[in-house]
Amino acid sequence: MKLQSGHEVVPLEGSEKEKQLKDFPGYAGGLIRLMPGRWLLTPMFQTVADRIYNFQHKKSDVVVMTWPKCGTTWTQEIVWTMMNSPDLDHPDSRLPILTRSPFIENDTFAPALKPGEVPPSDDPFYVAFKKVCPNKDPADGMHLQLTKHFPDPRLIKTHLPFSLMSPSLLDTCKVIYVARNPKDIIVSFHHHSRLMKLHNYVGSFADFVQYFLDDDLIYGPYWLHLKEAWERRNHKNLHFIFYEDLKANPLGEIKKLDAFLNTELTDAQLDGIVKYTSFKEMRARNNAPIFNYEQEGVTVEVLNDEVVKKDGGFFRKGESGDWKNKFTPEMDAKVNQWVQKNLNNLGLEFKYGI
Ligand code: PPS
Repeated sequence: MKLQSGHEVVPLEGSEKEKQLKDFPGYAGGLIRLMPGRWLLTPMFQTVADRIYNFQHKKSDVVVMTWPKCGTTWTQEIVWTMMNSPDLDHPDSRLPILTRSPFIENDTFAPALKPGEVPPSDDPFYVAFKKVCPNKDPADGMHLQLTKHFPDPRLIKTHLPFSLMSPSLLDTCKVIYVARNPKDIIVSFHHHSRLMKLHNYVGSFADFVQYFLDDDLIYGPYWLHLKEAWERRNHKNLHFIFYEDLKANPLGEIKKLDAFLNTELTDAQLDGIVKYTSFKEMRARNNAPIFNYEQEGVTVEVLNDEVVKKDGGFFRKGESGDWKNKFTPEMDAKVNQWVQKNLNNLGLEFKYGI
């Protein structure tokens, strides 16, 4: 199958598929690669790929684009608050972030619905969907339609690279790209992949490092994702953020966002947003992108409980450099070699080191 983005869909087969399934039992529905790029996604992506590629973005849209675990949620919470609740008084501010800032390709991770079938009435995404587009069929891509019909200005999340999004994206609207030290991404993504039942990673940490280096984790190559954005960094509609900079100087970075977004916030508002979006406060509010939820009095377990108890939930540590507590010298050497080969060629510098 060929997508309108020009990518060929190649389902994972044979030993590669078996290995993925053994280590990630959550991928029982299989995986696909998109060539060129080796982007790794679920087969459900095929149902939304062309509509995402042809998505009608608006001038007022703001897209937060990142590879997984780079600080998407943090950036979404900052930007949503800047755009909608600079005085921290918006009544919706406690709703889960993905119901305020839709995740355009989230249907690729959602259970498939038959036409006319509806999700459980308590599913927070379905609650948001019914409010935003009450007459639409959720089986036709609930998250994509939620994104399409969301009131302006839309703040859209994606982990897709530029090459799978609308080719006119940057010429139409603003994009914020967040990058993070790959070693911290590995640690954070390893936790996430164990935490979430939809991945359910059961392999070792060492194997997970290797999956990352081989571009075999869901979404595919981090370096290529970053390269596609880095090449566009001088476009007036692209704003680049490093997680490490946001951590080291949140006020400075939020001021840059204020200028990029033309939100013209006061110093008191900016200070308030820094505090409100600190790791401590976001963890305490816990309106994470993923959560267990109640359905007719029964808890739907999206998260692995033992992982939550032992290693924490979505808001794990929120630090730069935690990889030092997890990596062996051998892993460190391997990743350094990978950085040398892939990231150094981009002319991109992680100023706090890797
Ligand atoms: S996801 O699931 O891919 O969308 O995850 P993403 O939001 O991109 O990244 C999750 C990591 O960001 C940390 N986080 C924060 N760090 C600092 N400050 C704030 N406010 C904050 N909010 C989330 C989150 O804890 C994950 O990183 P780790 O290193 O695992 O703690």
